Amino acid sequence: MREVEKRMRELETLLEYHSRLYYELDAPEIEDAEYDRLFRELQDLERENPLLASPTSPTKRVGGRVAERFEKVRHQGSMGSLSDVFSEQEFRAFDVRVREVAPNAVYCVEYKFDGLSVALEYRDGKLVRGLTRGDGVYGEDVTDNLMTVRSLPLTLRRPIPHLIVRGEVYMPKKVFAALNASREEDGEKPFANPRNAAAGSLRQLDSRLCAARKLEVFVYNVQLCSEPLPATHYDALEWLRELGFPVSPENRRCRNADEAVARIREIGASRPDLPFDIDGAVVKVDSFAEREELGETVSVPRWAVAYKYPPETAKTVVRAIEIQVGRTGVLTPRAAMEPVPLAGSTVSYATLHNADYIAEKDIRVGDTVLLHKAGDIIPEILSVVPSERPPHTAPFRMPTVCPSCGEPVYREDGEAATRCVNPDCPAQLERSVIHFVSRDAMGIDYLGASNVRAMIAGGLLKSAADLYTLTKEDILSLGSGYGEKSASNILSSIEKSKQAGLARLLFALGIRHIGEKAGQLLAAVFPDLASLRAADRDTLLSIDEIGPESADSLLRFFQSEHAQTLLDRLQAAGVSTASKHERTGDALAGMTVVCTGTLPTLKRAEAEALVRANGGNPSSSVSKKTDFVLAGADAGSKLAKAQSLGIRILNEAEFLALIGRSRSNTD
Ligand code: 0OX
Repeated sequence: MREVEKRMRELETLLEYHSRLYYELDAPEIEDAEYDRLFRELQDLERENPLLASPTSPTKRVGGRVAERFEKVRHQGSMGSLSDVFSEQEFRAFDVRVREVAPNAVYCVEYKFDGLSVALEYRDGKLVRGLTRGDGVYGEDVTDNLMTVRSLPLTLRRPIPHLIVRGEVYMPKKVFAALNASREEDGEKPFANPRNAAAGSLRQLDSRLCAARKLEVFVYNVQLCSEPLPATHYDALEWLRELGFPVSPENRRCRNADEAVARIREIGASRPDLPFDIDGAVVKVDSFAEREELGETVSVPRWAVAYKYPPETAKTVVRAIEIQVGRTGVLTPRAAMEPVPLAGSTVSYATLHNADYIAEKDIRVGDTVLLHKAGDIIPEILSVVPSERPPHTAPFRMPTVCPSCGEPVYREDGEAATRCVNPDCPAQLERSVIHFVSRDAMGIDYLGASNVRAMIAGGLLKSAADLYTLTKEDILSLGSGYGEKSASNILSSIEKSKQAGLARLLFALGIRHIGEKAGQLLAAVFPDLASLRAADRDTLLSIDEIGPESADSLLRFFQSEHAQTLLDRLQAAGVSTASKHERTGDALAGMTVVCTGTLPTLKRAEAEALVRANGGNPSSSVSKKTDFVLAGADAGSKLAKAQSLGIRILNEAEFLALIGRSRSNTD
């Protein structure tokens, strides 16, 4: 084996080992920076030696490939569902039916995870394919996305020749709450529950987006195995655990219906404290031999049943409808209610989303309402109890002026959100500065939300630009909690943030529709802020993935007096507005290039970055204006269209030669 190949295998093993320590055992042995260094070393070697790259390399965890669609694949083995019972009585009837065939049956009682069922196929101990359940017969191939699920092993501890397991992919409650909070902040529609959020994430065509959603998985069934299995399901699951799979530690053997009922109750009571959603308990006959005897009906086994817990609800009274103003100026109403215990916590507020939502349910101050927790976590009003409405109430109306600054608010046609557009609104200022300093934006580590609030309250901040003129005395003037040490930490992290670069600056500015990814795309095209500010609509639209909403939003932002003052002040304070991507050549100056299909060594984003670095414009659709198409394997309709229009088609080697790079020198 060549040295480089040895090093690649070594890095894979090392990264898998450290990633397991970090994610599963919560006991890292090396610093994050050291992990990142090893990760980048492997990424670089894979780019330089694509033929040696392992398909299950840990670098797949961060995603990268962008699919055009998901392939439909037939399942091997049954992906059937379970029959449901809704009461202990119904469960006992199931037990009687089981005992007619298997009088001494033992049960395995498990959580019923509320996520998406997937089938995971391993060959020689390597994950080769992951399918969604789909209709139970055909599933969709979402392997690239599943590889980003950190708890899923890409390599098993033993190279079993062929193994297919079934499990549930889910979004932890905390991840769900944070995701929805940021979606609401951006005026995007929140997901109804963690299950929908997980489904939306698994269906992302760009696996990097799925990686960002932090999904998790538990496995709960062996679908197919080339080796003999233990005689019982419980032991088969323990065997899966030894192979490295995440198996629920809460599976229990129960000898009879009474023990099973006790466990079902126990699980039910623990639901509010679990970090993920479950919608029931699954009771399965443990012995494979007894399962065989019990058999199946049309598509559900006779040896298992799902016990579904009733959704918890509570009644309370709406005391007031309050309005909060978010970073982007969106006015979000929420109901302040008589505190009421619900699913493990005391609930006092429920989001009311927007004016349409309130009108649809006709929620009024004074109403008695029925509450539940969406996805077991977010309090939500299900309905109003009409018979308990007090006399003389009026339908709710959104305010016509911002409750924070008193300026008029607007609602655009076709939009659910009502917005305050006053750039100096104090409520927006607080949210926008908190966003500006946050880790993925300017990354001013020492300034958290509470410091920002204190500085606004102390009159030190009226704009994010004021951060860069803060003095030590200013910070010390905030009083207790702000000493010499914290002042110098804050000032040095502000100083450091000046070098964050254009991509992060654009994200930090909190421009509508310009998120982290758009910031990166724009910074890859424009060398600095000045050239971006000078760009017209057509130029912006010619950038792949910048659509009319983002382009118009940018133009509106740059035209506003507020933005001009802010940007001029940031620049004057020494905040770098240069993109970190350098222009390396002019070989493609002015050319429009379409990249399609899977290239042998370059990811699509890398190819597009090379196009930009050489003065060209990557585009997503082939037209007469296209100068050439860079095509890889499975290029599909774009290649066909290019051929029909007589447009030049290059393969990766030809493309690299054109921009003066050889295959072995791609970075
Ligand atoms: C779950 C879950 C779903 C597989 C074999 C027969 C029924 N959502 O957590 N399904 C099954 O079992 C299926 N077990 C579970 N724990």
